[in-house]
Amino acid sequence: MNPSLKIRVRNSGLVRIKVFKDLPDGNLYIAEGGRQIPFAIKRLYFINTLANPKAVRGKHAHKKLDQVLFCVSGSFVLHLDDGRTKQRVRLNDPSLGVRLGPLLWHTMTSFSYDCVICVLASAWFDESDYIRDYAKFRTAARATRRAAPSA
Ligand code: T46
Repeated sequence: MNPSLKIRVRNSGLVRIKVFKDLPDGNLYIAEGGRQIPFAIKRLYFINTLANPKAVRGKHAHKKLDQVLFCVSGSFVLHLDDGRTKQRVRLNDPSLGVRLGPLLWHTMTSFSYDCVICVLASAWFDESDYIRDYAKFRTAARATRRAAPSA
């Protein structure tokens, strides 16, 4: 991922974490809640064994959940859509995460065989926080833009 990349969609942004480069004995990456991660971390989950290169994950938005997503191994393409602006980002650098704030439709594709995705989340799992219907997401995003046009 290009570190000078600008994220243009709402409720997102790049999150850079600390790295101690110790090669050939490994690299150490550190993310702290309330510091580099802009919320207190309540949940961590990760996705691996992405054996199907045609796999498509995500295809939803969250109503309130805030998350930061890292590609800790390999690469994949993250498609972001705030209801008005769409952006495609290839993640391949464990030290650069992407914030997935509320009302941001996100889809993940083009996984490398060794891809591992790690996500830090602001809340425990709650299926009622998901919007899995794109038309409903567009309606919710439009209503939020009307309430806070410049945010
Ligand atoms: C997200 C993207 C980036 C749980 O029971 N607990 C959990 O903490 C999670 C994350 C998922 N689940 C269940 C819910 C579904 O029945 O696991 C099943 C698969 O989840 P989903 O299809 O939402 O997985 P992804 O990879 O499409 O999306 C995941 C997260 O769910 C989501 O919040 O933003 O990664």
